[in-house]
Amino acid sequence: MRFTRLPLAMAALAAPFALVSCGDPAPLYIDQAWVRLNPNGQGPAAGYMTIHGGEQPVKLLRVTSEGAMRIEMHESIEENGMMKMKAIEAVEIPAKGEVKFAPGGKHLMVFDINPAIVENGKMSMTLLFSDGQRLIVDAPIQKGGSGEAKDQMSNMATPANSAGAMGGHEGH
Ligand SMILES: [Cu+2]
Repeated sequence: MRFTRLPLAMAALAAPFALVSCGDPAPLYIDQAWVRLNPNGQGPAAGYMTIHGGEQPVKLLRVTSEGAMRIEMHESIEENGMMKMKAIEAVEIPAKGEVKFAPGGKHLMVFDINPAIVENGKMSMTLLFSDGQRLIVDAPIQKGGSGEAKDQMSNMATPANSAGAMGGHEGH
């Protein structure tokens, strides 16, 4: 048994160097993830992030979190001067490209966020991609009411009848 310890230790030491060596393929990764609680107190929170494509194009298929009942991918679109939402099934991430989930565009709709993780200040999300990769990202939780977020909200006039099956979700 004692002989198994050494190779494991060496592998652990080697890992940091592998990450920075030249010629490594560009990794698929996520940064600038954050969650904004619904300013109305009730209703779904919104999640944002930037996804950086790797060597191959992939699709983001699903986002999950143990801190929420359900996460949907949505897109805000302007139609006849009105902001509307639609659910999106998958998001293409071009090779070495960049896809932003940001206020006014693509966003995550986070349903029934666990109050305990809100208290904790961050939500861990798992992103599932079409090539089988699963990436985990920690998103700090912003408790809402900040200037920019509020402006965004007030500029959005969502007609009541556009909510449809995505009820209770305005202004993301
Ligand atoms: Cu939405």
